[in-house]
Amino acid sequence: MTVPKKVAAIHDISGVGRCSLTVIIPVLSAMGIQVCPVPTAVLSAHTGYGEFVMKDLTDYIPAALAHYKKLGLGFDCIYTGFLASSEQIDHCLEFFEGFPEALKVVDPVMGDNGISYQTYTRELCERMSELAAVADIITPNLTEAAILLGERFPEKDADAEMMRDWLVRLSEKGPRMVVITSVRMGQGSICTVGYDRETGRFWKTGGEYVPISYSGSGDMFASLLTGSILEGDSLPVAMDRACSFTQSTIRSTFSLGTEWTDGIMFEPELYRVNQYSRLGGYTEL
Ligand code: PXL
Repeated sequence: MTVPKKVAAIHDISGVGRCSLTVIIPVLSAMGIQVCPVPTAVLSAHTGYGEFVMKDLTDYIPAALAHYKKLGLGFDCIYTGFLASSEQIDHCLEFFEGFPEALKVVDPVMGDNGISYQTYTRELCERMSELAAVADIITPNLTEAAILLGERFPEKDADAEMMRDWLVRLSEKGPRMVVITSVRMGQGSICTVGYDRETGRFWKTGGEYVPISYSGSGDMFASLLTGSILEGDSLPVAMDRACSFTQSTIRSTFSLGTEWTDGIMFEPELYRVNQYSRLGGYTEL
C-alpha cells in the first residue's frame, strides 16, 4: 500500500443535485486519492434549479490556505472549479503560488449549452482566463472554451480543424494540456478533444449522444482525468478512462428516467471506477 495522493479541491458544495464536491469527493476517493475540500460556496441546490440559497465562502479560502501553510503540509494537486466571486480568482492564484510543486488543474466552470451560469458575473468570466493561464491542465466544455477564447458558441457541429485551432490557442494562453468536453462532431456523436503541447499531439474520445445533460457530468469527467493523470497515465489514456466511465454512467442514468437536475447517478457505478480495460478507445484528432 502507498500513501494516497492528496488533492486540494476548490469547488462549491451543493446539497441537492449531484455536482462539484458531492461528485468529486466520491470519484477521487474511489480512485484511491485523498480529497481535501476547500469549499467556495455552500448552495442548497445547484444553479440549474433556478431557485436556491447560496452562502459565499470567499473569506474562508485565504484563511484555509494560511492554516495549511502553517501546518507545513503539501498537496500533489490543486484542482479548482465553480467559484462564487471574482475575488476567489485571486485566492486560487494564491493557492497555486503557495504549492508550486502541485499539479494545477483548472476546470473553468462558467456555463453550458452556450449560456453562462446564473451566479457568474461578466468580471468572473473575464478573470477565469487568469487561472487558465497558470494551469497545467484545463478542462473547459465547449461553452467555456468559447468564453475563454472570446468566440461565439458554435451552433453547428464542430470539425477537427476548428477544434485543433481552439486547443492550440487555449494552450498558448498557458496550460500544457487542454481538454474540451461536450463537443458535437456530427453523426450523433458527442466527443472530448485534447491536446498535449509537450508531445504536440491531438486526441479525441467519444461516444453516442444522450439527449439529456445531467449535472455533475463535467465534474465527474474532470475528476477522473485528474486522478488518472496523477496515477501517471498519458493524456489519451486519461481522456479515454474519464470519457468511458462518464459516458457509461450517463447511459445508466438515462435508463432510470430521472430529471437532469438530479445529476449523474454515480452511486451504483462507483465500484467499477478502476476497471478500465486500456483497450484504447481514443483516436488522433
Ligand atoms: O457542475 C458544475 C456546477 C458546479 N456547481 C454549481 C453549479 C454547476 C452547474 O450548474 O450550478 C453550483
